Amino acid sequence: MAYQCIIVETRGPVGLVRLNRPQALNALNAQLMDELAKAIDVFEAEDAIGCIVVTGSEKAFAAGADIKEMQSKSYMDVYKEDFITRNWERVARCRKPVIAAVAGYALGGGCELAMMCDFILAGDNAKFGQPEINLGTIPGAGGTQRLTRFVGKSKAMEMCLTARMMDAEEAERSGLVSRIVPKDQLLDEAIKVATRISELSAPAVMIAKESVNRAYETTLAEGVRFERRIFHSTFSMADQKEGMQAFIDKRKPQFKNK
Ligand code: DAK
Repeated sequence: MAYQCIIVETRGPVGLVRLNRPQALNALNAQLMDELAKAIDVFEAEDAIGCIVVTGSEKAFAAGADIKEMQSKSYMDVYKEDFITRNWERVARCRKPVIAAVAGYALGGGCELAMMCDFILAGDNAKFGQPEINLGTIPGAGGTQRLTRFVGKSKAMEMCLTARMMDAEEAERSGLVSRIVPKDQLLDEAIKVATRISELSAPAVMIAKESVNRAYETTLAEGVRFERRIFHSTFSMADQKEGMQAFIDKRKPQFKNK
């Protein structure tokens, strides 16, 4: 597929998607989201890809859903076409790990897209926000829900009610991002981390991801039970035998992804 709103590359075992609508600060229109979903489909199906990185430019990860595209839509339009919902959750449903490398603005849908990824590496100029209230609307792709789970009610509420942006330092302090990286090193660092993940046992990585995500969706007791069962299941894997044997032999494991 020829992409027009994103640039898709591979870097060894890493699938890289760059959001690429510089004239609109990577505003997320329907075409971009369709293309992103397609790129995720392709990388997820490709055995040689172990991890995916989604990034934008140094100025903007994405400044939100495309306001010019949605401004004139009626309630019936957005309801009947299930407005952008059909392709927005694709990243969150990806079973392989997805890292958001965020420099510059991650606003509205941009912040929501970053939060759908498994973790966020932030450039030191990153700015996160849910400014939809300025437009007379509210977040529509999980902003009021995921942001609250990341940073707690007080900060999420202030951001959603006032459109205040969070800088990279505050985002790290609040648990929204895993780490801050100088913006000119952000992509290299994201590729490095993604490559490291790709060298591990792919099923173990998928299982770990599934188990962490379960923490968002269940009680602690149920989550711990789920973790125990899925931990037990890793003992059926050749990679668990190899990983532990390699430790005992003081050598690097040779994972076979099974
Ligand atoms: N949409 C469309 N165009 C945008 C845009 C956006 N979100 N953000 C920026 N642009 C465009 C600007 O219109 C401008 O275009 P021209 O005027 O040059 O043609 C160009 O990008 C450069 O922007 P600025 O001139 O404004 O640049 P500045 O550096 O001065 O300001 C800024 C940067 C990021 C502070 C500013 O552009 C800004 O405030 N942008 C809007 C941020 C915003 O309000 N974002 C939230 C959008 S609402 C859903 C899924 C998602 C959503 C809803 C539902 N479902 C699954 C149901 C999400 C909704 C949203 O994200």
